[in-house]
Amino acid sequence: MKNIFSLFILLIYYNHLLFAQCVNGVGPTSTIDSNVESVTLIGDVGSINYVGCPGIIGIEDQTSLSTTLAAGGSYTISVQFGTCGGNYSGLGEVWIDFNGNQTFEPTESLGTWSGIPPTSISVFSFIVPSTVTNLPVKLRVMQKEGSGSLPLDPCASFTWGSVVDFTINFTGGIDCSTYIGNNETDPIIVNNLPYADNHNNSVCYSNDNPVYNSADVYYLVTPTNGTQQITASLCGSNFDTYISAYDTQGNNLAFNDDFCGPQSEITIDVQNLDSVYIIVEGWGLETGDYILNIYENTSSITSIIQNTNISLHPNPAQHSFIINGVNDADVSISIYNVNGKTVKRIFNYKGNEIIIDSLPNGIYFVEIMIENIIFTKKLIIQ
Ligand SMILES: [Ca+2]
Ligand SMILES: [Ca+2]
Ligand SMILES: [Ca+2]
Ligand SMILES: [Ca+2]
Repeated sequence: MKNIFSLFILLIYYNHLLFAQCVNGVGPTSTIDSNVESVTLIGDVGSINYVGCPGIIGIEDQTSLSTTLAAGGSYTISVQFGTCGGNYSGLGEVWIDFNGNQTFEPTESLGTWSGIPPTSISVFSFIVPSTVTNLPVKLRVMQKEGSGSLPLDPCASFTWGSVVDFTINFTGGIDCSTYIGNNETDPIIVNNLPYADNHNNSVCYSNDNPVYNSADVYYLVTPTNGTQQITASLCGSNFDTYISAYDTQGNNLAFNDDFCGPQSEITIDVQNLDSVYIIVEGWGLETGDYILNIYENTSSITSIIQNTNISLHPNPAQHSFIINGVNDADVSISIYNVNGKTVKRIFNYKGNEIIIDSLPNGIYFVEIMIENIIFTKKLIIQ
């Protein structure tokens, strides 16, 4: 699990970059003056009846206050933008993270306010999307004193004002308990090839493989004895996909972004593997309907594989290495670090020494492409 672990570190890093303001320093740095004075939301089960003041620095965590809304239902939320002290002009906004991705998108805004307290209560009407899942999400109410423009940044930090978070539960939405394959502990099991799955990763799936922050779906493929190569293809899918494969130790075996247009396909050497994780996700944040086909690769290229004993020498390597067993074919080489970043590329490789002096010590993956078949070998530089 070593590499998956390092990818988790990467995930934290990427999330930090994307939501940096939401991780650190959201909300006011002062407790005085402008503040949300009240929030009222009457749902189907329970209601939120919040009274503000005194002010709180940062995010005021009121997530113990919750109400339950029905998918597709119409509701109103009443907010008194106001003050715990003096009256100063400011701006306000309310969001519900309807799609549960821990981000308040502009489309998830319920309404905005601007004025100088005291002003009348703001009443925002909204309809819960029918596509919500039956999982709790956050409601955020923000008031920011001073000048600026609407809409507000839901991760903004400022001197005076308030940011209050509540919990919203949904009923009648999509039941995620029936969805499997979200991560490597709960993969979709594939025991027979060929295998085909028409699937959708836009609801109920979260980001577990952090190559991209898109939601991902895990398959665990156990080929029958004697299978030499399998191909996993997303060709024909409806969005810009990315596919990768790992062994059960967490070592990356192969990955591909664009093979058939923006869709992805990999071929993996499985002769020495009991089972293989295939992970489907989108480029960037893309999700949608996809078609996954996994089949035993029995193309004529197989003869090359049978006759070729590809190896890296020396491995571990210090200054350079060569790839044995590839001399007669059209070969291109890509070397990736454990974060999946390309650090070296060689086209038309003819068995010569590959200099690696400039690469830091560590684990790398050498992707060897021979006439569209990809082999991945682990290289240690020390
Ligand atoms: Ca959201
Ligand atoms: Ca996932
Ligand atoms: Ca992902
Ligand atoms: Ca792609």
